Amino acid sequence: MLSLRSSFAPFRRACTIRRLTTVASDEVLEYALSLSKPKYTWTKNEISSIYTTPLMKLVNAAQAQHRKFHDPTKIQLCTLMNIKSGGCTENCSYCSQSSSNNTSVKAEKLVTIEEVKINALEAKRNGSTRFCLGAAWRGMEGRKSAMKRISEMVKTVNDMGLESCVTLGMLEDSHTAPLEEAGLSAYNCNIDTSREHYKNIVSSRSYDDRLQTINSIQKSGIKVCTGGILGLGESEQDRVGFLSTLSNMEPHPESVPINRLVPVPGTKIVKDMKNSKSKTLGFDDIVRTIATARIIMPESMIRLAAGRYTMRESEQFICFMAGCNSIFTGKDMLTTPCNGWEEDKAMLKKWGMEPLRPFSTTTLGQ
Ligand code: SAM
Ligand code: DTB
Ligand code: SF4
Repeated sequence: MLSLRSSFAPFRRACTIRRLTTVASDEVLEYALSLSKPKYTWTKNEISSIYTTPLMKLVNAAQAQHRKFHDPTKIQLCTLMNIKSGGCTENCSYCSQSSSNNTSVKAEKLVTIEEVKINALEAKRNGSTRFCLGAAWRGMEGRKSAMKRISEMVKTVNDMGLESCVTLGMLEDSHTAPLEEAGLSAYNCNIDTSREHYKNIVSSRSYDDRLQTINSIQKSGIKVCTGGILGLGESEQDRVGFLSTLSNMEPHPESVPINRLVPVPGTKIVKDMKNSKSKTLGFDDIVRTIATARIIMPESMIRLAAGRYTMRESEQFICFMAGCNSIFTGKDMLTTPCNGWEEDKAMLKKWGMEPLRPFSTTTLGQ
């Protein structure tokens, strides 16, 4: 077990983002594990120091942090529904639903409240406790009647005793009030990667546009769900930058989805990657990102999101060991596959974990 030492000064002297001494790395890790509440001022050097810790030690530390802040036997089950598929005007290079990409996903209309009711009921019967509605929109500007219907959908989900989450693209301050009134639990708006790498991935909006939406949600009573995608051709420094943006939010995001890129045929990123020399994402990079997120954002729910279906059960187990405590489960993600409820319930049982109850938290002492 790592010993806890309070002196942190030598780390500041010894460490630079590229060259980290083992001693400095040990000290920052010990410092992180000694905290009894979240810290919002992590530097990139500190995060990099944790991220580059030898993997066995990093996972052990993340597990220690996880057990200090959460009941490690509880996993949150979330289910997604695509309420407005395809035809999105943003040019996110990874997305099957962008009209800039040439994929098989067709543009459809916003679904009815009845359809949401049927899907949410199925999710509830299968043990999911959070129901997330996703729309392929740039944002909510000029969508007054859609906002009305979505608010009704949120109330419908809440009335079933489920937590509600929506992801509708960009929001202004004025858009949060109807969602808050409807009783929305959380809003998902991902920052996806580092500020530096973002412009290589999306050019129809900026990193600051995303942060502005997150800021509007933070000012409301709605919880923030924000995370990103691993495998966008990012460097290790980009993953550190991504974690830096998240961990400097105050409060930390309530939930942090970690998606592994699903390479959808016809998307720009798939074409770009064929010609790219960037290192492909290793499973160890995913584990490092999760473990570092757990250590520096100890109270957040860390959710294994898109691309989980590509992982072996043993790999998912390592992600839980590294501090994941939430998954998307059910028939599908938005347009890509998801691991089904039966498979997931059997997996959790096998590993000695169980689904979290609705509106409860895995956080100890709350
Ligand atoms: N339009 C809204 C938005 O962008 O916020 C909501 C829907 S969007 C599909 C939700 C998130 O899914 C994106 O922010 C991105 O992080 C993730 N995502 C989309 N396509 C993906 C892919 N092919 N692989 C992994 N994650 C993906
Ligand atoms: C998140 O980070 N992942 C979910 C949820 N938030 C909305 C969406 C993943 C979508 C993956 C690609 C697809 O299925 O189209
Ligand atoms: Fe549109 Fe969201 Fe897909 Fe980007 S990620 S193209 S905003 S649906």
